[in-house]
Amino acid sequence: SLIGSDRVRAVVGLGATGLSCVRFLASKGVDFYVVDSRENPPGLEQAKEFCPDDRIFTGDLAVLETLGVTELYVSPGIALRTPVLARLAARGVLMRGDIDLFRDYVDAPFVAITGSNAKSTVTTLVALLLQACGKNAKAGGNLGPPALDLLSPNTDYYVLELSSFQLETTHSLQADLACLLNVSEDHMDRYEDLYEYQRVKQRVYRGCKAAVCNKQDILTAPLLADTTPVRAFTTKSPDLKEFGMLKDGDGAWLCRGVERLYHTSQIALKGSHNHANVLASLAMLELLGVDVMSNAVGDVLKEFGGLPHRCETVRTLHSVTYINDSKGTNVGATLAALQGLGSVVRKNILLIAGGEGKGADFSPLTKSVTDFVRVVYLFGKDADRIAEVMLSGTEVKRFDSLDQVVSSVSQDAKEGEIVLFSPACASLDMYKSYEVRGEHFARLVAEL
Ligand code: UMA
Ligand code: ADP
Repeated sequence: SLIGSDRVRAVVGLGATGLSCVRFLASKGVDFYVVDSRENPPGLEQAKEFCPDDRIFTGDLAVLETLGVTELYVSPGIALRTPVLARLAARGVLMRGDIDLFRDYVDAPFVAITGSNAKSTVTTLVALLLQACGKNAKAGGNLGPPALDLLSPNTDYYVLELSSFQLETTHSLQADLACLLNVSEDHMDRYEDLYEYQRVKQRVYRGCKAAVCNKQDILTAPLLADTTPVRAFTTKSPDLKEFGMLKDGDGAWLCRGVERLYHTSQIALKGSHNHANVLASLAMLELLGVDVMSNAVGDVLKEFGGLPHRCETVRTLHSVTYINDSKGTNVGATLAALQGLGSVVRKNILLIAGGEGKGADFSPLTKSVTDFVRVVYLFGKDADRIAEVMLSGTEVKRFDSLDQVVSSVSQDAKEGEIVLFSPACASLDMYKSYEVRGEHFARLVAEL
């Protein structure tokens, strides 16, 4: 609770999250400081509407050590190992986040979804499915809008996408339903190793009432009391009570145990990674007590073809398919795209990759590139690091800009091939965001 006059709070960071905390704390009538390391953070003007000028400090976080703070709401973009924060934490200052505040105030059931990949797709799909079933469901969190901005009366369900950064500052989530979709390397510039990152991801399960995990990814397995209902999903044939797939000629059935639910031809999302996403969503619906075979559910699955920048077909030109997967910002996402779209019969993919690698190990790409990719086109900061993991038989071309890449790839592509823009890297070395990067790709392709 926010009661207690001995508590001295500060919101750290004035981006989308910081502003949502500022608005929320102000609406509860409590005092707080605001601090941002940047001279002129994006939310500064708006923050002034909710907080007196003399309580806002920009340009350096060091001021926090002079304010006598007891409790911080730290934005996800700031690492807890930032020296000032680490020193304050060692002195017993609480490092909290917006999701902790959300948790304190939410008065309707909420679903928490995390994973290295597919969070946004699954969060969006679960909310769409609940809405189609007549529920007032609101989606947000890392997906945006920030969780605190979602809070409103008459909501039946909140569906939150949570990042590892948000989970770091969340102490007791107690979600009504928690899901960890998959764990593969990401953000290695902020974590010691995969296991520290996994431990953070596992916090999504803390105190949850029900859980969904990925049977094909042991790192998602929850440690929960036997009495907590858990459903697993898999793209292989499922055991009883699991959600999985049974092959059927050209396609396959999505199943619950032996019960056939939907044929892949009835599902707009394509690729086995996306079928996993649908299965995870259906498992969650079941735990929420929704009939997974209702017409409303079937209609949404037939309609929802995915979010922009996630394996999105942007053009077919001279029988070459151009796919924008700019949201493929880590190795796991690019692997899923290669495996979902690749053909073993004939290497049919021209892969464009590169950008800010966030300290990742690219070697897991080697096998799938060897199996499915005819030529690799690299650009951006960590192009050389990706080139290093390619086998000598793989043709690799290097460029300084995406413009040059698209021009070259369009000359190389043969009928029936796929040009896949899935960078396996963040965009921040050359672009403002993955969206801007994806739009640039789509524009270059449109101009061909
Ligand atoms: N920053 C400073 N000094 C500060 C505070 C922030 O330099 O004092 C910098 C950070 O290093 C970062 C940038 O400002 O580069 C933004 O950080 P932030 O914490 O203010 O970010 P918000 O605007 O609050 O946005 C965050 C999420 N961003 C991050 O976690 C980096 C948004 O997810 C999210 O939509 C939003 O909260 C609402 O919940 C974006 C994201 O990239 C899409 N998330 C990462 C991902 O998906 O991989 C985790
Ligand atoms: P997130 O919010 O976790 O980043 P998105 O739904 O935005 O997830 O998808 C991010 C990337 O992951 C995209 O490149 C997408 O094609 C890829 N992806 C989607 N589903 C999966 C999956 N089940 N496993 C691995 N990668 C996936």
